[in-house]
Amino acid sequence: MAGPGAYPGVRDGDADPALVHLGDVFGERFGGPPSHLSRAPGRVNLIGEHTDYNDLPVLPMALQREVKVAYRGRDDEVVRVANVSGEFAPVEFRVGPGIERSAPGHWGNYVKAPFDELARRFGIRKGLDGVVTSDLPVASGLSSSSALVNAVGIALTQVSGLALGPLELADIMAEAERYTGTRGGGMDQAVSMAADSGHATRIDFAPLRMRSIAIPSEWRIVVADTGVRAEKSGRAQEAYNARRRECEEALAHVVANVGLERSGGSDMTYPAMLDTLGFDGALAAGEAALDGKLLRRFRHVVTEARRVDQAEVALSTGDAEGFGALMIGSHDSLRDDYGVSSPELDALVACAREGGAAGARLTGAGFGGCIVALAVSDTVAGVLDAIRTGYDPGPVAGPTAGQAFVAVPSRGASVRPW
Ligand code: NG1
Repeated sequence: MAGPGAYPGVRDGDADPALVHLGDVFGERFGGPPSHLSRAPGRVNLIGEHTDYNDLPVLPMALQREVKVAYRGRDDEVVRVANVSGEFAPVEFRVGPGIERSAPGHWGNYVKAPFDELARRFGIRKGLDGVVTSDLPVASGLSSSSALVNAVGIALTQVSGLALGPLELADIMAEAERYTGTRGGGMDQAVSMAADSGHATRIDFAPLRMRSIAIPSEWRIVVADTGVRAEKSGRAQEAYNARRRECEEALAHVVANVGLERSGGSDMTYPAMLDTLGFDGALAAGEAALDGKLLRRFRHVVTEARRVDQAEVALSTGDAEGFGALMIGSHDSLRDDYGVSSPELDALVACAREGGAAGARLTGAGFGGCIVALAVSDTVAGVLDAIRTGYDPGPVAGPTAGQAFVAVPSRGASVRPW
């Protein structure tokens, strides 16, 4: 067995202890050093929640926290992937289409997902040995799952010699992640794959388009954890998938009610409907065609899409107050119309605002997980302090409750020789 530090990264003076440990675990498990390191960041979504799967825009940024995979290709079809965290048991399987799923909620499904997808699309039959490490909290709305899918996905493209552009690969990874049972949109895979450092990204869908917008140097993006996990492979999955079905149903009613089918066809998308009716026209058409839950879902989606457009302008012009007000509107809509907030998320948002944040909202799917708050350089200390001292997590929150950090807008996924 190799001693500690026997397989460090090749860069001179690379003293990152997490990487040294990763190399050691790889050497102990598989013998010898890995050949490459892939990495993919998590993300925090600034605004545009539950819009991506309706083909409407989002405005996230990639985080400094990420998933890393140390790996080496194999000459056969076997895949063996371990995790430095004892919480996640190793997985082993053979590459090919139709890979048998692990139990629902098992992390191995996020490893299998890109192999299954790339095998089906490109006939890939090449395995690898890999070890995963991550400093992203799990099931917290920061896309640890998509970061894992992306980091494994780019490792597999590298060992297989597949040359795919970042947008194409992001689209494929979004499809791949549906292997896990969540009918997610494509925001997380896109921003994790192709973000620019220092920037947020406006993403539009069908087809996927990305535009980087610089984050003003005095803005501080604060992320804080409720401590309540929102396992999208578990209890939140059905609630998430139900929202998606409700949005489809609501759109179909609106389209039928205003007679758009005759011109646009019954499979009209949200963007096409908004192009035809405009935001106010769409809201009026929703009021006329819908009531109860479907009206609330529809209203959230349409108003949130409008907030993304407005937030993009506020970001580009450095209008922190305006951006913050839109975040508050987003949170209220997610709580009241979309039904995805929780007492803990509401409490944490309130703390951030009391601490002087320009705005705050739940981020990601909701049902627990994290909030995002906007502060500027001279208010950030007060916001962090209010979160750390003022948040009373309640009985269901775990050890990460009240943990907060300032997010650094980071670059998308990459791969390099070990
Ligand atoms: P998180 O918070 O990572 O579970 C999910 C979806 C996104 C998006 C948001 C809600 C996946 C992988 N992610 O994010 O596509 O729909 O919810 O805006 O399904």
